[in-house]
Amino acid sequence: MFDNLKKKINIFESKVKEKTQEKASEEKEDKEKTQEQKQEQEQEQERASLGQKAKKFVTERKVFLDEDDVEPYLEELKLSLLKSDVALEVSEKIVEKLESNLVGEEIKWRENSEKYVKKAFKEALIDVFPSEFNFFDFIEEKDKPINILFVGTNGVGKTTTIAKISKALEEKGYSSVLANGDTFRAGAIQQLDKHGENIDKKVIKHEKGGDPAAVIYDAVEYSEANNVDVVLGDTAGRMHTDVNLMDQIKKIKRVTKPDLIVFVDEAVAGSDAVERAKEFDEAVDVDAVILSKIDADVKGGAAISISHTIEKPIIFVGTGQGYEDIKEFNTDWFVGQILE
Ligand SMILES: Nc1nc2c(ncn2[C@@H]2O[C@H](COP(=O)(O)OP(=O)(O)OP(=O)(O)O)[C@@H](O)[C@H]2O)c(=O)[nH]1
Ligand SMILES: [Mg+2]
Repeated sequence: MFDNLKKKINIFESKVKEKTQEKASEEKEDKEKTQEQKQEQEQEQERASLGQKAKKFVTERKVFLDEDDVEPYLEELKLSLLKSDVALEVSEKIVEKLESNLVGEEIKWRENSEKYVKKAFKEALIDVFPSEFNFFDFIEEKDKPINILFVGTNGVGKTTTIAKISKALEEKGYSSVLANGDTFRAGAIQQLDKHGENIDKKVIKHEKGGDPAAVIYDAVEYSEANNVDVVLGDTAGRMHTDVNLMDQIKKIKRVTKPDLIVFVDEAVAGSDAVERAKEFDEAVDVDAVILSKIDADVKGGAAISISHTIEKPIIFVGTGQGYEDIKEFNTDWFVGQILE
């Protein structure tokens, strides 16, 4: 996972480490020189005024990196991040934070330069993610039924994710129904039916070509009447550039008043992922993000950028095609996956 990004980060880390070592040995030479000079001076001083004490010489090797030391590596790193699909604004933020974490800090290179650079990087990455959102706390606290709408472009994993979340909710003791708001694509009804059958959940649906807002509205009414805790509303995949389909989800929002709107995108998405996240957010004011397919060999940039760009928390990541393959998002864990 994130191999590409990991490689680039490792290169940066080892370059900064080398630089630190180089500086440490330069400073050592300087100090040796100074020591010789100092001895001479001391002898002179002794001759001049006996008993006068020389200043204590500090032998412990500590290095302070300055801007000039790290700037070239930070520039290189910024380019590497961009090539890994990290958005420009996000790359800049990471690099700035890294710089402030590294420059002017005292590093005892022999002991901890490697650890130090890693820690600086970890902090810089963690800083990029908005604060966490606990999905199950939200479910616990909110009045039922809770209406959750899933939106995103084609094929990113919305329908599969809904089935996974329905199972996860069941494990926590909450009931849910699946609402088929994808009345657009041939085969969508059968697909959701199949998931419903596999995980033993009721599917609310209309005929193909029907009004998705009406389906989800029905699902909410059904849930009110039957004490179902959560409505998981699927929608058809749509390009963020398709004005009519974007208007359709605005209408779904207006009519069904979701409690939570989740933008699903795949971690394998390239640099345009940020653009579509922005468009969906502008259209319906997304509340949270789910990143699917982080098990695939991904560059990782989109994963880092989406959430930061629209300033919405990631709540889950999809880790495979099975119903159990979903994990609550945790920044420390996620950043660990990128760095370790
Ligand atoms: N490896 C992997 N595959 C996934 C994951 N989530 C979904 N998929 C696969 O991605 C493909 C598309 O999933 P769907 O759930 O149909 O995607 P969708 O967004 O509903 O697609 P549309 O309704 O056509 O827009 C399926 O083959 C899923 O099995 C994941 O976390 N990891
Ligand atoms: Mg679907």
